[in-house]
Amino acid sequence: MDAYDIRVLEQHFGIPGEVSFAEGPNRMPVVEISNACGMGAIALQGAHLLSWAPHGQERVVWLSSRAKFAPGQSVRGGIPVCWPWFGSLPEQPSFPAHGFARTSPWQVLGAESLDGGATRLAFRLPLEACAQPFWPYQSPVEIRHTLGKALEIELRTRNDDRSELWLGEALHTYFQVGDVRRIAVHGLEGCDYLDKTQGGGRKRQVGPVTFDGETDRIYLDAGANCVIEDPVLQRRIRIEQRGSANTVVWNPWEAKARRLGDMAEDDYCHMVCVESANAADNRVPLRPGEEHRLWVRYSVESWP
Ligand code: TA6
Repeated sequence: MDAYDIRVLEQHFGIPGEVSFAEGPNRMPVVEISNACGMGAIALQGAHLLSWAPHGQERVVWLSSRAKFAPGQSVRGGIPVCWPWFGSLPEQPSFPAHGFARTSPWQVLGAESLDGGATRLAFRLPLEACAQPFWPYQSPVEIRHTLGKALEIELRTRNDDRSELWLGEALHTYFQVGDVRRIAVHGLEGCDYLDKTQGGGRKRQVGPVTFDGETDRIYLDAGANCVIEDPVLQRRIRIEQRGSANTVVWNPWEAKARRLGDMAEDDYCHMVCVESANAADNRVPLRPGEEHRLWVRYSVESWP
């Protein structure tokens, strides 16, 4: 089966009225999901969720209007899958930032319509096609997205190799907010973090996270649930996470957003990344035969 031909994919995995395959921007194959709970889209490159909006809600996941959708390049916004490392790889700084999974084509494993109106998609990354020369391990990786009243994602990595491997990863989620200068992120109070805007210095979070400039923090031993309070969109986004030792919070602010080249003028005001990760000293040791699962659940409620 041609794993990337949208006609073939439609025949094998399409669900009439619920799951369809199409050419997205720049002819990038995408899966479009529409069900009783809401709508979404996932690009096959990176198994990258591009959009999710429960019915009656503004989109929850932000996507840049200037995203490039170029083959082999990361897409600005959505939920990039950082794997099998986060950030730059200390021992190989020339390797691609955030790993190679987000810029490689994934294969569809399945699509199913669930009770309660949700839809589940499963993808795998054909390592044989993309891991060399970056990753000399047999380590199958799959991801499952369940789009319903909430959005659940599970990233599974198994070590089928004979040697231990150290796994870095993140679901690098861009959330849509009304105005980043007016939101607060709760759940990280009292956690230590590495402040990447200050050379990675270690600090402690006092109170909720608020934003008045470039923010780039890796919270340590902070896999607790978080909540984004958004007074402009009058909603709270709940972030439940399991299997993540870190929460990463990022907003590039005005100057860096301009330098990135794939964000419009005031885009930085309308997004915040709250990422579930295993990064820095919290990479996950996987012995042969072991499996690690990183799981998140995003839900939205009106607030205040
Ligand atoms: O998660 C925060 C971060 O590591 C920032 O340092 C910034 O680099 C961001 O990821 C985006 O990275 P990207 O490679 O997608 O431009």
